[in-house]
Amino acid sequence: MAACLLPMQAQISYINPVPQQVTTSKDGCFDVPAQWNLVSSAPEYVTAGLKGLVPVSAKADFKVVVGTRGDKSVKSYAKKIPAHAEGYYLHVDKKGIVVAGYDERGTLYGVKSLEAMIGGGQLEGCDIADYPDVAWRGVVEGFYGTPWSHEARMRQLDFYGMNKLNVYLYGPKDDPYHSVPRWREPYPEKEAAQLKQLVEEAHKNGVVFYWAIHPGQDIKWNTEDRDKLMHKFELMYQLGVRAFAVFFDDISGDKQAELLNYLDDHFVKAKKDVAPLVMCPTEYNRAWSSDKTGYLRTLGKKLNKSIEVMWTGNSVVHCIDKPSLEWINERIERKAYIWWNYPVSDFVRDHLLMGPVYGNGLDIAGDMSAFVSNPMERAEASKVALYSIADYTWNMEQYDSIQSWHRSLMNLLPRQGKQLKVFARHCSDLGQNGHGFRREESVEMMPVI
Ligand code: 14T
Repeated sequence: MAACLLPMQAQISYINPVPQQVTTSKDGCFDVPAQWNLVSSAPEYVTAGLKGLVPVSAKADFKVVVGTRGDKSVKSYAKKIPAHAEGYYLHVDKKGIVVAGYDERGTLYGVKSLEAMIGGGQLEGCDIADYPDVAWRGVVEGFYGTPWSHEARMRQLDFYGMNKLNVYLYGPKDDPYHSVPRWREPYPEKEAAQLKQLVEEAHKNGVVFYWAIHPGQDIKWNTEDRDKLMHKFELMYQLGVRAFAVFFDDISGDKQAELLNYLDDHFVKAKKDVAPLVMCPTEYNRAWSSDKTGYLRTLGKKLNKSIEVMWTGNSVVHCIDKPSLEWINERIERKAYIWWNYPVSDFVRDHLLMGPVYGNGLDIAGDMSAFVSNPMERAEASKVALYSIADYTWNMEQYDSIQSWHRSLMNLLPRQGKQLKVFARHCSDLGQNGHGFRREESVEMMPVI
């Protein structure tokens, strides 16, 4: 690819999400060396992707140093590393490359940015200081309909790694072992083996794999069902799962806080290596909540502060802004864990949602604990939106929905990106739907129509 015929920023534009700070140097664009000397103090999985791109030789002049803050190898760059979780410093010049992460995931993300640059065909002299705006960014497979296939999920996890999304919540409504009728039962052998493989693939991509349970439709609020839930978590723990969620959406029930605190105290905290518990409340959006029942305020007060509370916004399908976050955060006494119902299409099944991602506030990074997207049953087509959601949640102030959408389409189909754009610009809107959520579509054609 003749990247250097393009303007200076062209090469950097292969990096998604848009990095926080980029300075390009007078070295400009130059060829990727035929071989390089890779000196890494990071775990094997961090550099695995790099190794396939350029042959490694200890004799090569061109040196690539990869390490994490505290490692001897990157000691002299310590001051350049942004002091942010998942941050990294990337330096490229004609003599060599340095990738120095603030933590292990930061180092992985520095490597991912380098991989993206090489994918563009050339290297470019630069200094990049980068880190995410939102701590948890990702996907909740939470739609009704045919769950994603195992192969589709494997590709998704790889895609999340490349785009620096760090969380995937497994919660397809139509997996009988996630919800009714079999949430109490172990997965059959084949499915169990596949879930184990997903957990491993997630880890390789810096993604925390959350396994969610949706027990509410028939749960009995007694110790027997509580222990069955604990047992199912234990079975999932044995498969490698180290992060759990409980979804109480689209069901009713009280005593939720009590049950969740029990799970938190006797499972999550007792294990010591399990990520914070995530819950989806029954009243998970403002339209469905009532200050009379006091449900949200009760959760806010009673739930252990370490438990995350999901929220879809002012209604089931809604964009998120500052006032709406202030409203919910005050009630739940913590920062909302945003479950964004886009590009999910389970309520408009004959539509594909492949248009630009827009409408969420660009000033809300500090008001939420996470931002996860509920995608379409169509895993590959969902990547159009997920690419931009990765961009938006990483670097909100610089987020440009149209530019991000263009890059997304070119990234998904590098050789047919233009054709894909023609298709996607006419596959954006949901059409009339019960949630009243619409997107712009066929914008250029509208005046003629
Ligand atoms: F958990 C929630 F945050 C949530 O959004 N739950 C479901 C979700 O699984 C589904 O994909 C999404 C979009 O259809 O909406 C929620 O499900 C609903 C929403 C409704 F308004 C199910 C029935 C409804 F009437």
